[in-house]
Amino acid sequence: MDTSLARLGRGTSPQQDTFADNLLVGLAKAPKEIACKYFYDETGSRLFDDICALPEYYQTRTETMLLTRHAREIAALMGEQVEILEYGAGSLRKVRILLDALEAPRAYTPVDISGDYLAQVVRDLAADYPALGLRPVIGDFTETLDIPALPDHPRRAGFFPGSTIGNFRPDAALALLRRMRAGLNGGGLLIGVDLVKDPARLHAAYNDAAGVTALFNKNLLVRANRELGMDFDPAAFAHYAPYNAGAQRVEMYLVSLKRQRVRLRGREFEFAQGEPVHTEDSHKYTIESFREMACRAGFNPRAVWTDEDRLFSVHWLESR
Ligand code: AVJ
Repeated sequence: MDTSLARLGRGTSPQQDTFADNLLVGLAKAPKEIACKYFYDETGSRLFDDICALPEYYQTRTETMLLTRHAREIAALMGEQVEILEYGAGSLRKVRILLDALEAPRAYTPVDISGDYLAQVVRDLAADYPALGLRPVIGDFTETLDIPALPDHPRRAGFFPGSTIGNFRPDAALALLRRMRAGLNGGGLLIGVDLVKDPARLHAAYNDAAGVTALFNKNLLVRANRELGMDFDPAAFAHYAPYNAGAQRVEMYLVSLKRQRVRLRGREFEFAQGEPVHTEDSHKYTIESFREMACRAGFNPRAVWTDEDRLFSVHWLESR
């Protein structure tokens, strides 16, 4: 199987140009912001894997448990000879649970923004599943959803685990679900969604004692320094991640600890002491509020699985 990486969407334009564009626009805004997709360079992807193993970060282990516990039922719902499309594939660990349970999966198409990281993890997966059709796509799934069908047009199933949907404002999340539905050619979507819960528990998950989430957040600055020759001092910014109960989301910021300036492409950006840079939102849903959104996106919500403590949910949505 040819597992060379296809690049869809932005064609050949290098990633750092888009990161630079995002910084030029985002740091000129009031309030300042950097898009969360830029967390995931190779270092950031690895830091995110470390977050997933933290004692406070219940999401990954709860979702993995749910996928494992219900793998046979999920496989039966997806059917035989299915092509799995995964959006924002990351470490490719969770899909193994599905691949092991599925009846003769036809192909696996992981889409991820971090090309170097994707190349490595795909190599490992190919070694473990030699018979699987593997079609890695370097791309931004917020832009690249029109993935060409395989010659024999197998039935598709979308896989969007990890509550990545939480990174989008509800209106953008709805639009993304609609576009995913359009790209699935009538197939269903298996999606993981983090649930509203005790704010203290949410707060702890984004403010871990070991400080890994802070490093993950500050990696944006480290990345800008390395890729774009900027002169951020990561120690002069604080990681700040409060839960906004009214908006049902964790908000993440880098707060400037002093008055400082940085330069990019001849432009100068000033940070006041105490000024925040917004870096991420992580929206939480109830099972009911998420199913309602899925309906509005053109899906029929079918099965939903959750754990005893209702920390996390996994939904099987059918196209309608
Ligand atoms: C990958 C978007 C689901 O929001 O929990 C983890 C990213 N940010 N810790 C999340 C993240 C800080 C994560 N998602």
